[in-house]
Amino acid sequence: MPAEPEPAPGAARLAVPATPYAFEMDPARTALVIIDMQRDFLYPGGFGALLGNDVSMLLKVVEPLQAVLCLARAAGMAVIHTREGHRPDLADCPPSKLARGRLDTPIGAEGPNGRILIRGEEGHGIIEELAPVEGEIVLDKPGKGAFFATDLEHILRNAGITHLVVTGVTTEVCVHTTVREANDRGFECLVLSDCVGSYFAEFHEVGLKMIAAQGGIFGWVTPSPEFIAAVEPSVPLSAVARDRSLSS
Ligand code: C5J
Repeated sequence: MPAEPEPAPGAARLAVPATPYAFEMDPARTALVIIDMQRDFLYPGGFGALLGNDVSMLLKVVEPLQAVLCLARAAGMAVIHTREGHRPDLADCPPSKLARGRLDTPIGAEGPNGRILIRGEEGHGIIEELAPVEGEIVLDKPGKGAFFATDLEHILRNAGITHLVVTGVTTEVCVHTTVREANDRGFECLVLSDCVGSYFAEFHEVGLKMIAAQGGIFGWVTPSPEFIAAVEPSVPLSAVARDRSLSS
């Protein structure tokens, strides 16, 4: 595995209080990864709802995640938004995924927000509150993990990114899979507990515990106020104010 690059001259090494111990990061080498904050998972009529889930469970993530996104932009961190979905011809959707759940309205079928989990459809889009801005990466992924069948690893290595702050939905599915994939590739991952969400409170709690257990077997976990308090002092006040006004 390649050694971690030397910190850039003058690089800020911040310590974010976390479980199981402080997460040390340099914002210039850290990306905020926002997993699948798509209408298909958060709004009625989408894929999540068709699977029988209470989608309102995920909405509580939006507000804290907006604050983190705003700070990450002001701190000049790389921002990567992922979207789970498929080509309109479904050529990249395994038959097993298509058949799973025996849904009356399966992936690719017409739903209230367009074809379910299909790229370019309204339901596939990222919710307005967290809309990507110019310069941010939007990564389409056919699977649960953001590294599977995507160029994410190349993008991160080319940008010198070594650390990920992971947010989005759902805690025990796409967030967990992505953190495990990232961990095996040598990336250090901090998961923000209030910025990830699940349709199942129990899976959310246990999913977070699994990440940080055994000395941080897959990574670190902390609530977003700890992350914000650690990063905010390194950001010029004017940048925070500008970003807040842009996001409101
Ligand atoms: C799921 C996801 N749960 N983004 N996708 O199917 O977690």
